[in-house]
Formats: sequence, structure tokens, C-alpha cells
Amino acid sequence: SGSFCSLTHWLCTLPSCFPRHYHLIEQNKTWSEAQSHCRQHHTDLATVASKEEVDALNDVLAEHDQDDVWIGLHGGWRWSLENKTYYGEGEAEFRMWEEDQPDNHRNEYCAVLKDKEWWDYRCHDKRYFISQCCRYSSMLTVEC
Ligand SMILES: [Ca+2]
Repeated sequence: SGSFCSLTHWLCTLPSCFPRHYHLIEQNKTWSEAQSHCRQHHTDLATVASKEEVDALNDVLAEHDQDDVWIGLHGGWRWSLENKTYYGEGEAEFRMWEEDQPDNHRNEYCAVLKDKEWWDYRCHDKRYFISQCCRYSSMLTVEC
């Protein structure tokens, strides 16, 4: 927070050139608590809309030697960041579930990134999470 996103962290996908910059927040929170934290301090829980963004996210986790974190997908299934202007065509529907997920094993309505794929988990579990910052703003840098 308080920093500016650098160009090297921008991920531009056509047709929307939209910068997403991911942060790992190393605080154990439920999915809802994590969402509130992200909306207060950054933009939202992480949206992942392409394979390139999956890779960017995995890089952030590898830097911190972490895995098994909340992302912004929830409730059958939609992104926490719902504003359509944030998505290019088809991006909001991007998914990267593990082969046997989501299985809704026991009221599992929130998504975790684990072993580079997504799993549905119970939302009140507490775990680290990924926030994203950078708001789309006419191609200009915006404070996170
Ligand atoms: Ca599951």
C-alpha cells in the first residue's frame, strides 16, 4: 500500500489493457475478512483472468514460499471484483480448477489457490490471501 505499481508488474491482455498487481497478505483471515481487508487497503481479492495471471500469481507465492491462499472467486462461482469494466471478453469466466474440484465437499463456497490450481474450500477457514491493486484508469498509473 502507498506504493506505485511499476510497469514491469503490468499485465496487459487485449482487448482490455488492464494492470493487475498481486500482493500476498500474510495474515490468517476467513474469506470474508480477507475480502474486507483487500477492499479497504487495495482494490479487491485477486481476480485471475488468464494463464499469464496464474503464472504471475504463482511467482508471488514462490517468492514468499507460500501456497494455499484465498483468491477472489466465491459462491458458485463469481469474482469478488464484479465490475465488468475490469474484464475483457471471456476473462471473467476464466477458471483453473484442479481436476476433481470444485467438489463442494462440505459447504465449500470459496476458492483457494493451491499447487497452482484452484480448490473450493469452506469460507470460514482462516488462511493467507492474495490482493490485487491498480485500478484501470485510462492507461495511467494509479496509486495502490
Ligand atoms: Ca473442495
